[in-house]
Amino acid sequence: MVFLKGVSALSRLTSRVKQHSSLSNSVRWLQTQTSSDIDLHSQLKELIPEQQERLKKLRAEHGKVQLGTITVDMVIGGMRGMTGLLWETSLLDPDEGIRFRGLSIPECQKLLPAAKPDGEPLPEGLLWLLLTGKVPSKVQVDALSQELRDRAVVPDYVFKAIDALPVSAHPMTQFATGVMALQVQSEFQKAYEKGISKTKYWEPTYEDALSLIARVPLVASYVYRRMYKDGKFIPMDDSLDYGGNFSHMLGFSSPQMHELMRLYVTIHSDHEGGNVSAHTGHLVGSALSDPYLSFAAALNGLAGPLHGLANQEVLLWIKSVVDECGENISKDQLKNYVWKTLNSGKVVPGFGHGVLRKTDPRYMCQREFALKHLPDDPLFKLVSQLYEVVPPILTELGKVKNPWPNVDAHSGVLLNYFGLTEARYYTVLFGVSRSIGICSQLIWDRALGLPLERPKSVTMDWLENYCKKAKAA
Ligand code: NMX
Ligand code: MLT
Repeated sequence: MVFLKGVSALSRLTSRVKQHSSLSNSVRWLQTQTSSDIDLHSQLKELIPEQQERLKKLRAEHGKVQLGTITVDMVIGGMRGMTGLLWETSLLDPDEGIRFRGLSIPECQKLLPAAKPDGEPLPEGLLWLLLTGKVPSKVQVDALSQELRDRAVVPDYVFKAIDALPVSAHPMTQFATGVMALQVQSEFQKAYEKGISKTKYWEPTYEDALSLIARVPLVASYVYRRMYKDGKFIPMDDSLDYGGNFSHMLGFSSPQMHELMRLYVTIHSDHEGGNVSAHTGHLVGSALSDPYLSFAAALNGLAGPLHGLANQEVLLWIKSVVDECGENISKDQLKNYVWKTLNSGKVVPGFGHGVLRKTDPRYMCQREFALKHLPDDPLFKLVSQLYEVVPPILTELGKVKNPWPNVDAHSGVLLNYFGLTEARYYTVLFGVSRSIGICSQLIWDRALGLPLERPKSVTMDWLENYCKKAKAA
């Protein structure tokens, strides 16, 4: 059924482009593109064979090339610094930060189509980029927006599954429950049960991935409205794009909040493959669990305070600073508060990173957004003060490898400013965004025929004996 919907969506999209052909900039575009170019699925179909060949050649020619040494520290220390995953959609440089298919965040802001002149990138454009490695035109992005709206249908039993939970349940629990209930519609599961050939796995994975991305904003906004707005739900607006619609369904209609949501969803979407949520999604997917099962698992990793839940922790922590010291806090008071947090055995949320060694560019672009839209907000000023105060203290601790702020240090004050004040909900927003990166890579995982993930584990006994033998040799 979903396949059929895709076909009818395609003909609608084609006619939309024909209608647009009277616009001068679209005419120029139409002269250089074939009609299949506005269909993401067709683009992927063209790209996949060449990428399969590329991987085959890489393996045949360089399969035995060593990428580094595995140390005991790495095995005990959460595999930090160990290269062990293939992840096509993005790559993280410790100093420079994330690049999506080779493009930095400022480059994405410049190159990806926006809803308005000089506006923030549309997340649909980022999805196109992650999947194809190509910067889409506005027409392509509009077509994808329409396709996602067409797919955004959530069965009633999903909402009923959420309703079975206490309204006080953590928003991430409610959200992940909703995603699990969406799994009932998995096209991959159906196709596998019918005996689909390996060579075609990517097709139903694509169907599930796109439908999942389209549907999670509805599930997420249902959770928000259920918890905080007396269950008064707001239907989707067919004239809005993905980020604008998500903001609208949550109940925020200001154009600035729509822009923030576009930026937010774009920058949180993907952070190479080793972070807990992406890695979990990839691992579970490697068992040929469908995208819904894989992404629900990823969400449970995102819900941990050292990972995605840190955005909730940051705003709660900032509010605790204000509660104790007021908004006009001096640098010394702030230093004392940071030390108090550290001395009580807690981390300073929003600072540090497993890979990054400089300020996260996702922090910087949110800071620029704040300087443009809310320069005088007291909580933004506090975040700016923390940028000065926290890194020297973490450096003084002597053990923190990266004292600089990460993405989560900034997002909460922006949302809070525009009225989304419920910090416990913040990780759900991160989750909606992360569906784009994880699902894009899942499509490529199946297209490239990546195998079951199954690294070797060892015991302390094994390590001790190995090291003794290595010393004696
Ligand atoms: N505050 C206090 N201590 C810290 C911090 C921090 N912000 N960051 C690292 N440390 C400690 C860390 O707990 C560890 O201590 P111990 O040896 O006593 O266990 C030590 O410094 C060395 O840790 P690192 O190697 O620097 O960091 P690691 O790669 O293990 O962990 C994080 C990375 C992100 C988990 C860690 O920096 C952290 O806990 N930060 C605060 C939570 C946070 O902001 N998480 C969000 C990350 C981004 N995201 O969205 O997922
Ligand atoms: C992420 O966006 O996933 C976080 O920054 C954590 C990470 O990359 O490890």
